[in-house]
Amino acid sequence: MKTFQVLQLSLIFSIFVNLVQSQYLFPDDFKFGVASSAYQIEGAWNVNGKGMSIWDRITHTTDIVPDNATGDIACDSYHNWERDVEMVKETGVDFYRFSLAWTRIFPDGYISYVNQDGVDYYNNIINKLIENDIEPVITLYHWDLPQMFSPQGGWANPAIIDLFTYYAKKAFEFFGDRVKLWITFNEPKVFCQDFNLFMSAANEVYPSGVIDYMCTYHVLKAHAETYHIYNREFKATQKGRISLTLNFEWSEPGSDSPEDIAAAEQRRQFEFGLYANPIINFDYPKIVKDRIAERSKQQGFPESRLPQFTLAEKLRIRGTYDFLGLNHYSTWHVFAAAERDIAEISYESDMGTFRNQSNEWPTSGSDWNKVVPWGLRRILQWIKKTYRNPIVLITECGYPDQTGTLDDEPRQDFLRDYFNATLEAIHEDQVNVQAFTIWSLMDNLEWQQGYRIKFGLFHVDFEDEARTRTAKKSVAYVRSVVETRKTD
Ligand code: PNW
Repeated sequence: MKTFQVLQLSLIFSIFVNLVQSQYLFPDDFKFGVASSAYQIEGAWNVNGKGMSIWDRITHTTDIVPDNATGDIACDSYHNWERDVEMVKETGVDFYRFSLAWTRIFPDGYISYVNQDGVDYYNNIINKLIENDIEPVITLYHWDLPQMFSPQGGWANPAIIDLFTYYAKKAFEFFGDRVKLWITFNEPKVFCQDFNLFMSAANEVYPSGVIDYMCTYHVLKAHAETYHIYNREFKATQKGRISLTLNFEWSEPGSDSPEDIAAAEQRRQFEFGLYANPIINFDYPKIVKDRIAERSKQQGFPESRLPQFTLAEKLRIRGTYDFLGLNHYSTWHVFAAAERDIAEISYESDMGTFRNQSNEWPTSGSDWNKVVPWGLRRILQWIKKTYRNPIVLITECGYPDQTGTLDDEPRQDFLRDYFNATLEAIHEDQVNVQAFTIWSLMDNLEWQQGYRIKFGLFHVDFEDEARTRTAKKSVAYVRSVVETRKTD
C-alpha cells in the first residue's frame, strides 16, 4: 500500500474510534464524594451537652436569615446519622465530606472540658462510613465558631490561633486513626471578607478593610500551625493528608481590552490568591499587597491595613498543603472600574473592579449561581499555571433550586456539564484534579438563605418531624457516573 493510502486509512480509523468512544473517562483512581456541614444538617443545637456556636446565636438573635429559620433541628442528622450514611452509600461515591461542630466536642471551645457525647457521635459516623467502605473526610471548621470566642472578636483576635490548633490536635487524636483526609478551614474568604455577616450581632459593626484582613492573617497562621502539628506528630503514624478549602468563582475578563484582562486577574488574586499564594507560593500576591499598602498610605494609616508576615512566618506558611481543596459554584465577567473614593475603607474598594453575569448564561434556583461549566475548566487551568500544577480536590460543586423537586433534571444536567469540564481539564489540559465532591448530600440550612435554597441530592421533608429523606433523580445519575466512569 502507498503511504498516502495508509495515512488515509488511519485517519478514517481514528475518526471511527472517536465516534464510538466520543467521551473521556474518569481515571480509576479519581474519587467522587458528597458533602455537608455540621450547622447546616445536625440540629440538636443544645442537646446532650453541645455548646453554643456563633450560628446558634446569629439565628436566634438577628434577622439575617429569612422565615426565622434556624439550625436548631435542621435535618436532625444528630439523630438520623445512620440514614445519612445509607444515603451516601446509595450515591455510590467514595467519600463523605462532613464537618465537626467544635462546640459539640468542646462546648465552650476550650479543650479543658470534653463533651464525650460529641466524640461518640462523630466516632459512630466515622465507623459506620468505614464499615460501608466510604472514606470519611473531615472539615475542622465550617463557620460555626464557639460563641464563647465571639465577644473577643473571634478570628480578628490572635488568641484564636492557639485555641484552634488545640482543638485540631484533639480531633487528630480522637479520629485520626481512621480519618485520612483533613480540611482545616472551609472558605476563609467567605467568613473573613464577609466578617460582619459572620460575626453579626445587634449593635456591632466590624470595619471592613481592617478586621477582615486580621481574620485572613490569623486563619493563615492557624492553618499553617495545624498543618505542622499534623506533620510532626501524626502523619508518620496516621498517614493522612491535610490542607484547606478555598472558594473560587471564576473571573473572566469582560472584554479583550488589556484593562479588563488585568482587572480579572486582580480580582482572582484578591479573592483566591490572598489565601492560596502564601500557602503555595510565598507571601500575599504582590498586587494585593501593593494596592492595600498604597490605599492605606493615602488614607493616612501608618502601615498597610493588611497585616504583614515576617520572613519566618512566610516560610512557615509556605508549603502547608498536601493538596488544594477547591469549592466552585459560578462565573463572572470582570471589568476595570474607576478607583473608588479614597475615603472608602473596605475590602471591596481595595479589590476594585466591577463584575456582572451574562443574561445568556443559564440560571439556577439562586440568582448568581449561573451555570457556566467552562468557568470550572478555566479555574483548573489557571491553578495549574499559577501554582505549578498542585493536586486539586474539588471539595464542593453543586446546583441549587428552590423547589427541592425529586425530578431534578437541571441538577443532573449541571453535574454532567461540570463533570465534563473536569474531564476536559484532566485529559486535554493535564490538570492534576483527583476528586469531585457534590454539594450537597441533602437539602439543608443554606445559611442566610435559610431553607429556601436547596442543593441536595436527597430531598428532606422539613415539615415532618422525622425529617424523612428521599432520593432525587440525580442520585441514580451520580451512581452511574461513579460506576461507568463516564458522564452519559
Ligand atoms: C459554600 N461565593 O458557600 C459553603 O461552603 C456551603 O456551606 C454552602 O452551603 C454552599 O457553598 C452553597 O452556597 C459559598 O460567594 C458561599 O462565591 C458563597 C460563595 C461560594 C460558596
